[in-house]
Amino acid sequence: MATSPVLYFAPGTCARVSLTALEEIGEPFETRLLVFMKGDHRAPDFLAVNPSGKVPALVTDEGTITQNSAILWYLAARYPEAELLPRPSSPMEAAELIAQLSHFSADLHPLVTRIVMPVPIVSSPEAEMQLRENGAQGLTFHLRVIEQTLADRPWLLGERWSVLDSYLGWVWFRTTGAGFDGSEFSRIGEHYARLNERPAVKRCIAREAAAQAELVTRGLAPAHLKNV
Ligand SMILES: N[C@@H](CCC(=O)N[C@@H](CS)C(=O)NCC(=O)O)C(=O)O
Repeated sequence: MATSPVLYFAPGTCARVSLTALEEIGEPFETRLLVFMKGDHRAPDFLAVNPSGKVPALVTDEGTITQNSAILWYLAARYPEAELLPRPSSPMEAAELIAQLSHFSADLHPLVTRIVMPVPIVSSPEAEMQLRENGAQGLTFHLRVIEQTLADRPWLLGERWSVLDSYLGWVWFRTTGAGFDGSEFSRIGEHYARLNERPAVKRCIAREAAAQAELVTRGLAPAHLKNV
């Protein structure tokens, strides 16, 4: 009998995208909360799951998958009825979808990191400001393209939601929550509001909020972090 998948996550991180996908699927799954402040992500137990020490990681009855884009691709193929992504009918269509996933994980995510937490990668307040500014400029460039895409459609791929929308939602939540000025991107703001109306997204945010509350109670996370 197949066992339920287990997602390693931490609230507010990019693991939210995979968590949303699991909520959208609606099949039973488990989560394991990693406490970054305690260094859980560098502990041998977790490094045995993901040697890169990063969330998300998904343990399935077929093996362990790391990297959001790989997890999303796997879940979309394994649970086609959840319609996480359109079903590619040719190598070209598959390549286009992989390019879109990679755009979020490889182009946008590093810019999010520059804006949200440049401290571990710089040595002075000036360098930190420069890195944030550089991240904001890069993100603005990419969000302008997305803002244009959303001119004639509610979701990134058209009339139907896909996990790409949740990836965009995480980028928006994380960066605007860290002070990025998103005022020129009204369509992306509306897209985010639309996204948060989805029952699966609500469940995902509630799950993260409960995890965050638990961490705050244990003194293992700052109390001011928001979940939406
Ligand atoms: N390319 C990876 C990035 C994963 C990643 O950077 N996760 C962050 C949280 S958003 C993390 O676990 N950081 C901990 C660390 O790097 O030490 C993916 O798309 O899954």
